Amino acid sequence: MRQFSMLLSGVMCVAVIAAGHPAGAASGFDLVDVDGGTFIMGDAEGDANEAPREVTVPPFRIMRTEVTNDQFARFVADTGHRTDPERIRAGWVWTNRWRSVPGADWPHPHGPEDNLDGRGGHPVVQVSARDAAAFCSWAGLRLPSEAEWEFAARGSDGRRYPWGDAPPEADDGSRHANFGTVPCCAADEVDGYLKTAPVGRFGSGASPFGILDMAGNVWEWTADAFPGRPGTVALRGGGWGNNPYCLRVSYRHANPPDIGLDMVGIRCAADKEKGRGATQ
Ligand SMILES: [Ca+2]
Ligand SMILES: [Ca+2]
Repeated sequence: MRQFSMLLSGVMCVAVIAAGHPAGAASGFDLVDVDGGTFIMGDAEGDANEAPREVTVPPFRIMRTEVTNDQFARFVADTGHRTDPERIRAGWVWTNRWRSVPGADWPHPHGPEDNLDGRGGHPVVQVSARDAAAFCSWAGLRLPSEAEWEFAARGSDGRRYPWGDAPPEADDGSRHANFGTVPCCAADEVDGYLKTAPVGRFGSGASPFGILDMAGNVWEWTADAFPGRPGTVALRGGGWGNNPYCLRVSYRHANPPDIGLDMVGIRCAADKEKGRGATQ
């Protein structure tokens, strides 16, 4: 936890049914086929940990949208899973800085007085990396690697954001993503949403593969440890409280795997072969 505080206190930004799974447990997920390819991962103009390097990813599948509260509720009802924030009775809440708030958990994302009324289609938050991995496993899926995530977000043409190189706020005032203020790092509802938005709401922000909210709305856990920061896991994509710098497809962040935050959610992936039969 101390490490987490250190990491975030200075941040400038701030169905596939696998054999043996309960019937219906993983049905209804929209997975996008992504042909593998070779691309330049990273950004020469980004942080030091974004040094460009050539990476090849094999074909895989990935959820078109972030996992919703309704989907996570099905998982909990089916398995009785208890999340890490529920276990430790606290979750991290963003109010222009990170605070550990007692009683913040996935049914109460922003604090104990909060609830999910009207937010069944919003992304689940207050889930740790372990909770995210458990959800994906229940769904017969897995978390994406960082390389898979970045390739799904940008393809191979070197674009800065999922939709291209244009900044998230268009000249006409419309936005390609749900994010925060352009100067770091407050929530902002110019895009229509102060905090989370229903998944898939920003169609103009689709990646080359038609995958939605890869930039913004909520950060997404990956399967990978963060190089050079032992005990942490890499997250991608930026969220509702971040500025455009953190929405770049190459931006990387690291958190401990056992904490939940109200700006971090889940997107599952699958090996190509294992994903067959899941497309809606
Ligand atoms: Ca917003
Ligand atoms: Ca996202």
